Amino acid sequence: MYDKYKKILQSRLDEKRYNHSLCVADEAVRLAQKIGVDTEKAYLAGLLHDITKNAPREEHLQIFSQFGIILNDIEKNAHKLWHAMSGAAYIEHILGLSDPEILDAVRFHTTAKTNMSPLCLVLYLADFTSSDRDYPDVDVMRRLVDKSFSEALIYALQYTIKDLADQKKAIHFDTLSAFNEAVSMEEK
Ligand code: DGI
Ligand code: FE
Ligand code: FE
Repeated sequence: MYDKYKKILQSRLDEKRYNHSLCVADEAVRLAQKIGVDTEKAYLAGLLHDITKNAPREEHLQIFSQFGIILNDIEKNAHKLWHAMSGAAYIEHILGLSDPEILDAVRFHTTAKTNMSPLCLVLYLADFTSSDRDYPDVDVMRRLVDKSFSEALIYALQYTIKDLADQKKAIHFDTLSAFNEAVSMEEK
């Protein structure tokens, strides 16, 4: 399935990143089934989410300028955030995919945000728990995601925020807002 997209991904990504994309697609389907999200959309979002991850700086900048994407100061300095923005634009304007839910899920797969759609949440979590992932705490994340998406979301955001703070890296407003929303829901 999706051979056309897989060929494009293979030409754009290194082997490890291509394999990661396949693993996230599978994990996104597994998570989608748990909460009744469209599994086709979940697979496609997972498959394509890192499509510009290996793009050179010039290509990201070219995409931003061509499609009118303006970066704020945090985004300008955090190159790791670029592929979520350029990826969503690439999928929309170059691949011609118009599904707003898929575009939105890819756009926010790195930072998360408030009011995430179920598909957006599925992709965000699948990126943490896919079978290729190997980071300290991946076992905790995998256990949590099978227990409760809201607990897994809090844990993932906690992990990311702590990690960024330890490295003295700026934390994006979307990441912070997602965390604040997630913990305030838990208080209720
Ligand atoms: O593309 P992946 O490696 O599969 O995963 P990803 O898209 O979640 O990217 C993870 C990277 O993004 C990781 O190095 C941390 C960085 N990141 C995530 N949220 C923020 C961030 N970097 C900054 N500066 N600020 C954030 O809020
Ligand atoms: Fe990514
Ligand atoms: Fe990823």
